Amino acid sequence: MTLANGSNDSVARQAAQPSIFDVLIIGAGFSGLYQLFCLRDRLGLSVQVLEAADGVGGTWYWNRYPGARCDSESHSYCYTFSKELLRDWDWTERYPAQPEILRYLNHVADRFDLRRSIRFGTRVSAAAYDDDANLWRVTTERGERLGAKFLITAVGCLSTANVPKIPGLQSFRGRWVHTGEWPHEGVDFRGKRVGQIGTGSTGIQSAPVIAETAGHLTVFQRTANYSVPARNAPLTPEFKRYVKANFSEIQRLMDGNPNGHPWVIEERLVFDVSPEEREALYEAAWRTGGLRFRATFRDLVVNKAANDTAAQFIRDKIREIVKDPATAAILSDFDHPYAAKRPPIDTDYFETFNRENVTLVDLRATPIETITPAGIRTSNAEYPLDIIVFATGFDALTGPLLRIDIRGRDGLALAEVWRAGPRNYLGLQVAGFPNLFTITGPGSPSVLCNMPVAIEQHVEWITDCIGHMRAQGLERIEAQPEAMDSWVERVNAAANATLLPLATHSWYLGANVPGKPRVFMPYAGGMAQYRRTCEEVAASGYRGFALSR
Ligand code: NA7
Repeated sequence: MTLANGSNDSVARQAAQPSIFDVLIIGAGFSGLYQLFCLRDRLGLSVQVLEAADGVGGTWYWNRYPGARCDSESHSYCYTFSKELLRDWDWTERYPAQPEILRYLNHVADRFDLRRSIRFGTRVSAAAYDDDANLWRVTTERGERLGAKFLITAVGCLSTANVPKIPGLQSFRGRWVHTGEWPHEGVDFRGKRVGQIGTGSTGIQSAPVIAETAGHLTVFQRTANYSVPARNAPLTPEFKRYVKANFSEIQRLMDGNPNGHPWVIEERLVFDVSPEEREALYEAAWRTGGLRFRATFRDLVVNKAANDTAAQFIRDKIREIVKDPATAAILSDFDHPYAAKRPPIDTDYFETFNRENVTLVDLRATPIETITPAGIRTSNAEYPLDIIVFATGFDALTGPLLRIDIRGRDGLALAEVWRAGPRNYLGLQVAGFPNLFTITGPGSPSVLCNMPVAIEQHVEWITDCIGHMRAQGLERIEAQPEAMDSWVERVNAAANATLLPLATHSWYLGANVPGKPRVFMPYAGGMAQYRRTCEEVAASGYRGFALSR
């Protein structure tokens, strides 16, 4: 072990461990934990996980903001690889809150004895492929150096906080926080003047909870966002029993749903039914709540006229709920189709604007000009604040990978290959970067899918691939440039067959980060289709990859 800057203690601890492994995994969230289990305990490889945080959990370790909760229903937001785990774990609510998901992932880490293979507090800064040794050489921020034949990134899609560069932030005399890097001790909003920038899924979850204790909450909205009630509630004993008794049926539903959710998307089209019937169906879906709303009709995300009917329904609901017509108009002034950006679900979001202590500011009409020592100044007014909450999202998908200096064959930088947007094969491998796998990388369904479903599929595919290589005595696998080119075309075509690219400011397109290339990043062709393609590629002897000894 070579260490540049370690304490004596850490030098002694790490000297006892080998520095060369079969596999290095970056990240100990949902992906990294399962990948570790598969490679260490199923294939018997030497595996080391490197994790920046002091605990497992990834996204759920960092996102501790008020109201943080998963939008997938709990009975489908879990690993399915272990029947015993499924049998023993009980979720308490329809949508699990952050502390419960973190407890679950800690339970998994303990149950499968994963911690002994994870080095916490270790952020990877660089990884370079050494062609002669067929080894990935990894450097951490503390200067530790490790090596492995395979490098697997399990860094998550939404783990690089995006704090917009608003002039004057450094001068702010109050406190500011980003939802994705929330202080573990929490933030006390009692009696405080709070400004929240951002009304994505996160802001829509946090605003109602912050408003409960804040002296005053000012929500700064740039783009009006759709939201459907989540209808969160404790799970009944009957439902819990139903899930345990019927999990294979639930899994069948998840496997058949393009987004990995446990329900069927209706076959009917919006204009197959009368306006009255349509209204009644939307009303029923609104009462049921959650992302199921999108499954009311088959053509909601592919036909603009069909989508307009859902948009109008939600607009009417907002106008019904929010008492002040001017506020309701700002909240419902949509400029993109429903679900073309990630559709939030909420608990009393729109109702929050009926509170005396909540104000909405329309940034389209009056943009933020600067942050002052006292608060936020828009083109129209200055808002004095004690705390600013940035619910401003992430440098999604590529951000977590590109903040590591990843270099493939001959020093080729991933940042260079992806200068005009991410390019890879199946979202799993990049030509010029042998033996590097990117779990839920751009170009795979990832964020368009219930994440654990996408993660399990990737982890199992990678495990089978490495198992196959070992059985055949193969040492290297590398995506072929032509395969990469045609996959990029397929990712683009899949997106263009939907309404998703019409939300020109979405993070799916990288549009939320100034200077980031505008390329639709996730694969929108559906999880089932993607899974079939990956299976066919493996069955054909890994078509599109070069495998060598
Ligand atoms: P999102 O969905 O990227 O939302 C970020 C919000 O912050 C959104 O309303 C943005 O407005 C707003 N934003 C970003 N930058 C600015 C600036 N500079 N000024 C004003 N407003 C800004 O992130 P979330 O954390 O809510 O959700 C991310 C995913 O996590 C979510 O989709 C789930 O998959 C889980 P914009 O719409 O860009 O105008």
